[in-house]
Amino acid sequence: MAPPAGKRVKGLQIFRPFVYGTTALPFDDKTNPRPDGIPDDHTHSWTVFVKGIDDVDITYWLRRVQFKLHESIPNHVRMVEGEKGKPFAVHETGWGEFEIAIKLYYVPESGEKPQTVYHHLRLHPYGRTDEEKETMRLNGGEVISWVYEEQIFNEPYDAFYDILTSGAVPPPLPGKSGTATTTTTTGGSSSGGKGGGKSAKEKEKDRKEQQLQLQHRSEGGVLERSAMIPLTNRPGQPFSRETEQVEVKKLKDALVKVEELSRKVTEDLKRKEQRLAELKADAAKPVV
Ligand code: SLL
Repeated sequence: MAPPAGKRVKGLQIFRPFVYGTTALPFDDKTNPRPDGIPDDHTHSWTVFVKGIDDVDITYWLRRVQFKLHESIPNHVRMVEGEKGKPFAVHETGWGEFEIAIKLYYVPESGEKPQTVYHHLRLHPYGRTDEEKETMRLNGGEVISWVYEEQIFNEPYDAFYDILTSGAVPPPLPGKSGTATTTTTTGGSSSGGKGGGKSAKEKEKDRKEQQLQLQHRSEGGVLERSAMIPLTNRPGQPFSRETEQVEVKKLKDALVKVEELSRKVTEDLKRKEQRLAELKADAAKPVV
């Protein structure tokens, strides 16, 4: 594939958060009955997915995803085309865990080659204690194994840079809507009309959309086409600044413990060296 025309934006790196992983639920007559036609030895229904954090659209940078499942599964290589605002996902049933190869195909404007990440399908929670196992479960008993990841684009092409950043636009100031200053037009002649390509109705729609986004952010969510992550956790959305703070605190506490341990070991060593010196001095004394 020929690289996109145009220059790269030098010295710039843009990242976009996303989440991938698996969610599995055991068959159960009441809550998750085995559908007709599913073999008796299948114990779980499960999903493997790639999606935006907080479910924001990522199809503006990710075009399609290939999921390579275990060969025991019919038609085990699945290509999923992006649909705006929807996760890339494969739903299946089965009995065993295995490694899934998830190949990410970017939009052509990016000029990026596909990249593969690997993920283990979890049907059974694991951990040393029941408590640890419980952290892998969502309400309703789903076993989740989700990974937060950041896609980095180094020195993106100009056109791709525009695509990456053209969404998270703040709304026009009150009273200023409809003036040409807040709108950029792309291509086409604006035949004398103020504000160029977009009709008043379209502009109003854009503004409403942007305001909805800002409201979403004020509730802790993320803006479209941004590198934001949510401020707080919600059920089913564990990746947030809040989680980050908890992890930072855990690391700090661990560091304090390590330093304390290190101090004790150093003191003990000093004591032993001193004792050794005393013993050597004693040994050197002439025997009388
Ligand atoms: C294991 N190494 O032994 C793994 C292999 C394969 C899982 C797990 C088949 C589903 C189907 C299925 O669940 N394979 O027949 O559609 O645990």
